[in-house]
Amino acid sequence: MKKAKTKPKLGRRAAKNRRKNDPRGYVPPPDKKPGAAPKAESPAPAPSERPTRVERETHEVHPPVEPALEVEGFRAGQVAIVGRPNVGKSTLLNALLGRKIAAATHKPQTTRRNLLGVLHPAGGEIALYDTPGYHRAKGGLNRFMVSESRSAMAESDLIAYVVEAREDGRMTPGNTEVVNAIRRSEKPIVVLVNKIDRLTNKNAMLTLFQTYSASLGEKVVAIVPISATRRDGLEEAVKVIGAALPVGEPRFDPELFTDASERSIVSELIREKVVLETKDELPYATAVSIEAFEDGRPDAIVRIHATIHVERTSQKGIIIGRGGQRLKEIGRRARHEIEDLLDARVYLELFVRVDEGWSTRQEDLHRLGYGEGGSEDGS
Ligand SMILES: Nc1nc2c(ncn2[C@@H]2O[C@H](COP(=O)(O)OP(=O)(O)OP(=O)(O)O)[C@@H](O)[C@H]2O)c(=O)[nH]1
Ligand SMILES: [Mg+2]
Repeated sequence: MKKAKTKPKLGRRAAKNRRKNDPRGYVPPPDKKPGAAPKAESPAPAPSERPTRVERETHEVHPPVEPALEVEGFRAGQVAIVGRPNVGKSTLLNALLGRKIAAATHKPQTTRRNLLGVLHPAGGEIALYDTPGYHRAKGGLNRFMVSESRSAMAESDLIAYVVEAREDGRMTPGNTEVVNAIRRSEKPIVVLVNKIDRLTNKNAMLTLFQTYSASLGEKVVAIVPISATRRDGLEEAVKVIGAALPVGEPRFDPELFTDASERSIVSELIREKVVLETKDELPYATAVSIEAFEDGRPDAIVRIHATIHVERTSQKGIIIGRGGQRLKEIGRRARHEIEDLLDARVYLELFVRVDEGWSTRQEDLHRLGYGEGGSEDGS
């Protein structure tokens, strides 16, 4: 698994300090705009200030999901979160950490690289790897993505197999391939049946249990219904995963929740906003590289210059939008989340560049961080 190439800086201290004195267990991050009125005193924000799509942008910091592990001996290990595209793996990682570090969108194949998130429950250490959705790869970027997923499985102690709760209780055809790959790995499996908030047929859960236990065999440790967006069932999921890990020693600094560099997470958050803002207008072949990251913390702002790479000139126009409005909106939404992540004020400048066929050319893939030994932020 990839090691961090720049010194990881993402500590848990900032989040802890924010919630230290809060009886609710979390506090929303402070509004960092100078002179902005506190939320409680501003009942009706001006329309231009109102978040346009509130469903994925609550900017709340939750405590990480770290229930004490009720087993003997300290448990430590790697967990590969695998499954078909779009089932909610990245949303789950973010929900478990209580922080946004992974890009998650309505579009399949959002995640392209493995991303580590570490939980430190009492009695254990759980190193979770979010992976790209398992799909039939034709080449180029897709091949890299599936190889990421496979290597995470190979190096894991346990597989957290995420599937969608379906009303008919069935397994989709695409899942057969994932099931075969998981079975071949011979690792213990915890099946997480996600999106249960959408289920209306209560009997579906029973059928889903039968379907997955029959197809995965005796390596299944547990099947846990969850909703990553509603944060339902997450404690139970962490408890069963933690208890099924081997007895071992902790490997990570308890203050850290990921080994990914801030730059790489920043580039992912920008890419996510490109996908969300362009909806279905743009094929998914965009990449983001960070050209400059001037860190003025703790006293001054962080200045970030990033490039959005597209494959065709027409795509450049789509991203920039009429009068540059769309690019501005991408920047505004990304900056908001980057400020939460870095706990600092951020100046974000975005460029759009046409790199024809980058997603199929080896050297471009490598340069943009999608190849063995490539940098994680495309720099
Ligand atoms: N209703 C509902 N939607 C969810 C839940 N979890 C995730 N989603 C939505 O499912 C979509 C896909 O989520 P992701 O987290 O990006 O899925 P993923 O498995 O990481 O996808 P890839 O990276 O493409 O493999 C997003 O629109 C999420 O908001 C859930 O518990 N309930
Ligand atoms: Mg994902």
